[in-house]
Amino acid sequence: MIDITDRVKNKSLQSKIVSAEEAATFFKPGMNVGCSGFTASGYPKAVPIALAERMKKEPFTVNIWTGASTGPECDDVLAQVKGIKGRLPYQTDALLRKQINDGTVDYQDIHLSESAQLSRCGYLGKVDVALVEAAGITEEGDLIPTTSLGNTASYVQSADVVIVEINTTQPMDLDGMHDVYVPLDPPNRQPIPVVKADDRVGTPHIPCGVDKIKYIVPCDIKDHTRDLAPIDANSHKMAEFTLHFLNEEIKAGRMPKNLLPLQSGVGNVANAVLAGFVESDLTDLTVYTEVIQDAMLDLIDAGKLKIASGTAFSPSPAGMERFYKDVQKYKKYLLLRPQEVSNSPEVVHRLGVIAMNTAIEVDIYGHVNSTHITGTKMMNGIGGSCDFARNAYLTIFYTPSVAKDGKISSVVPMCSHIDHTEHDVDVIITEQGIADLRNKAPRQRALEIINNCAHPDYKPILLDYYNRALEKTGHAHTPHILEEALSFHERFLATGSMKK
Ligand code: 0RQ
Repeated sequence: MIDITDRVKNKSLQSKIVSAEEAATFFKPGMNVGCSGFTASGYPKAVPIALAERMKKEPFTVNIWTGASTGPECDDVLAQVKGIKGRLPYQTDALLRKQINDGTVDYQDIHLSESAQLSRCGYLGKVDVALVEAAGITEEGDLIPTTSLGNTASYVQSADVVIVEINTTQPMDLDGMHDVYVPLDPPNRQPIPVVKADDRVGTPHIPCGVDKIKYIVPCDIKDHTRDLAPIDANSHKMAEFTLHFLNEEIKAGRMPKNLLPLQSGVGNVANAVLAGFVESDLTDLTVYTEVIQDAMLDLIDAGKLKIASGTAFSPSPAGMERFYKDVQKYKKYLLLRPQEVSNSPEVVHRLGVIAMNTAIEVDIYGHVNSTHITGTKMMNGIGGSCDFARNAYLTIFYTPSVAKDGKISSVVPMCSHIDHTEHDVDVIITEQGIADLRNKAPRQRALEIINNCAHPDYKPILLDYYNRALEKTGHAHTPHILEEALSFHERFLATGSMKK
């Protein structure tokens, strides 16, 4: 077994060090397991692998609650043995997605800012066990977090039993990069005192205490973060539109010269937009987001970033190596908080965040679908997109104008599922252009979106729909032909293309 005694500072806890297999014997059918982890960062690995091995011989299921998605050593290994019954609040694993969409897994797609509170207030049942990755355990029995905070502190607070994986691939230098603050619940909630992106309001470690810790398991498996795809032409264009738009906002006096704190989702477009900031003249940028990716390291190296606050540090494997080589330098600029704070509607609203997230489809009035394919099949989940979109100072959504080689228009008459309503969406950007929806009524928004954002192949049929809807409803506030509103999706399902 790997020696972790130097990372377990409290000597009385060292007798609790066991193998992953032994810790896996603790789990019982139907247990609610509150895991650390947010994206492929800071999630438990050795124990889920051992649990999956046990489930192969002795099939049973548990409910897995996390911060957001995890890496394959948690979600995928358990999905492989059909070991997950309930899952929340977000996920991105391909097999789990399949099981969510074939009735095997009951998935609850929950606002990331709200999931810890829902669990603490008892709406979800009890956290039977918190399964947490840590870099070390202090003399007091508190946990030194690793590359994410997510909902970990709240699950540890709620659970009677905590199993800790000490991950020796996570450097002890991470200590000090976290700010742990778990709000009180209503009616005793106080304002979260974050008024600037770099404010520290909590403690560096996760309060746990010696008594709750049942087992401590050594682990030497790295975070399974993903490589970033090279920036494609469409993403590059969307990044250019964004920078131009934000510079115009500065010129118009609607934003300070260093903008407002930036939030960006994950994926190709988000990466391209942030890479665009590295190339820009903008300086003294601040970031108040969930997931901190490679581009933040580039911004630090370019001397453009004051602070990036998030809940997970989730770069590519190369970005992780770069970070580990110089943790002391980078950690001055990076701050990880519980997702209840990183995504807090109160704080996002107070700071005036610029929210930049990706959509699956948008409709001609500016509603956004981030989650469902043709209205029924779950893709990933809303994640933190609603937390930010609803409360930001400026809310931008991105989507390429078409998907699946042009067979799908991402601009449709009516979204087949709506996660973000027209009331929350300020700007839509595709590779075709930018629709600024602010200060526009629905009929004006429709023309702005169709003319500026739709693909040329779909513009005529969208305009035709809109004009007929105007006529049919007598120029109603939001013109629709109800029996045709989902005709693009129906045509795709019937013919394999939304084209006529
Ligand atoms: O399919 O995987 O088969 O190629 O959807 O689309 O274009 O690769 O973009 O990886 O950025 O994902 C909205 C899903 C975009 C993501 C979504 C198909 C497309 C492709 C992926 P393939 P792309 P991305 C931060 C904030 C919600 C949560 C969120 C997401 C696949 O960004 O999950 O924002 N967002 N959280 O072909 C059918 C359409 C389609 C479509 C795209 N209209 N119809 N398929 N696709 N548009 C993260 C957290 O909160 C943790």
